[in-house]
Amino acid sequence: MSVSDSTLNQRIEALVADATRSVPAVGDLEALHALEVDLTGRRSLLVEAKRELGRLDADERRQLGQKVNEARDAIEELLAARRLELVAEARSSQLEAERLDLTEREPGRTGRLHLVTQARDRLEDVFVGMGFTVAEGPEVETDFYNFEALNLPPSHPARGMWDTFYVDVGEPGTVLLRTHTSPVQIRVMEATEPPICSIMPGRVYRRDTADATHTPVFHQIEGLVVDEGISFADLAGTLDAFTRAYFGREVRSRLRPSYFPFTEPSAEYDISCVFCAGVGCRSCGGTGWLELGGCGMVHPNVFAAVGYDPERWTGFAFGFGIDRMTAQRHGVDDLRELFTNDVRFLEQF
Ligand code: 2NM
Repeated sequence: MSVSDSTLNQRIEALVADATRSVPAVGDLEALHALEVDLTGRRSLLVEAKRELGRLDADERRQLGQKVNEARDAIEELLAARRLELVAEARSSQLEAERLDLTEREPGRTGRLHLVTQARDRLEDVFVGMGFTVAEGPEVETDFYNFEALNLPPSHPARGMWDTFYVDVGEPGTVLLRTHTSPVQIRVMEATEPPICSIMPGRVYRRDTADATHTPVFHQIEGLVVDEGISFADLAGTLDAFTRAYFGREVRSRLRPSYFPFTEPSAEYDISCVFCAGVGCRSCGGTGWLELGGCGMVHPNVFAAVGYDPERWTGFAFGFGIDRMTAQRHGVDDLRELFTNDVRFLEQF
C-alpha cells in the first residue's frame, strides 16, 4: 500500500467517524443538504478517492474501492435517517402552527353544548338504554330514499306534506335535502337483515318561511323496530316506556289515529302535559296533552322496497321533532331563537 493511499484510508475512516457525529446533530433540512454536499458532492473526499483509484494497482484498487463504497453507504444511511427525522419534525411543527382552535372559549369561562345537542344526547342515552342502536345517514338524499321507498311514488298526493328543497344536481327533482330522517331507516334496512332496533337522529330541511313555530332547518329523531311478530302493542309499550324514562315516571302517553303514507295503521303520539300534569293550561291549550310526533306500523310497500318479505317481518316506526319538544320544555316561545345563536340566549341552558 502506498503512503498516499494509506493516508486516504485514514482520511476516509475519519470522514465516516466525523459524519457519524455531525449528521445526527444537524438542526434543519437546509443544513443537512449543505452537509450532504460536503460529504458526498463533487468536491468531497469520497469523489476525490474514487478518482485516485485509477492510479492504483488492481489489488489496492479493489481494497480502497470497497472502502470508499462502504463509507458512502454508511454516510448515505446516516443522511437518510436524519432527513426522515427532520421531515417528520417539520411536518408536525407545520401542523402545530396551522392548527385552528375552534372552541372560542374565553379564559375562565366554560363552553357548553347547544341546547338542541344536549337534548339529542339525552334522547340517545334513553333509547340506547332501551336497547336501540344509533344510525346516521346523508343529509343530501335522492328522491328514492326520501320518498319513493317510503311508499310515496312521484304521483302521490301526500308528497305535498313536505315542502322540499331540491338540489341542482343531475336530473331535476332527483336530488334533495332530506325532509325527514326516514331515508336513514331505508338505508339501514337495505344494509342489514332484521332484527332491527335503531334510532336515527339528525338535521332535516323543509322549505318553510321561518316564524315562531317553523324553521327551514330542524332536528328529528326517528326510531325503527323490525322483527318477526312485532305488534302495535309493542309500539305503544315502547313509546310509553320512553315517555316515562325521558320525561318522568308520572308522565303518560297516548296514541290517536292519523295518516302517514309509510305506516299503516298510523298514529299521533301525545304525552300528558308536563306543565299541568294533564289538568289543562296555556302550554297544552287546555287539552292536558302535548303533541310530540307520529308513529305507526311500517307499511308492507316499504318492506317490499327494501327487499324484506312483508309476510314474514313486521315492525313499527316513530318520529318527532327535537327542537319543538325542547323549546316547549324550556318555555322558548320562538323556535328561531335556537338557531340565531345569540350567546345571551344560548348560555341560559
Ligand atoms: C314518523 C311517523 C311515522 C317512519 C316510518 C319509517 C319507515 F322507514 F320505516 F317507513 N320511517 N319513519 C315514520 C312513521 C316517521 O315521523 C313523524
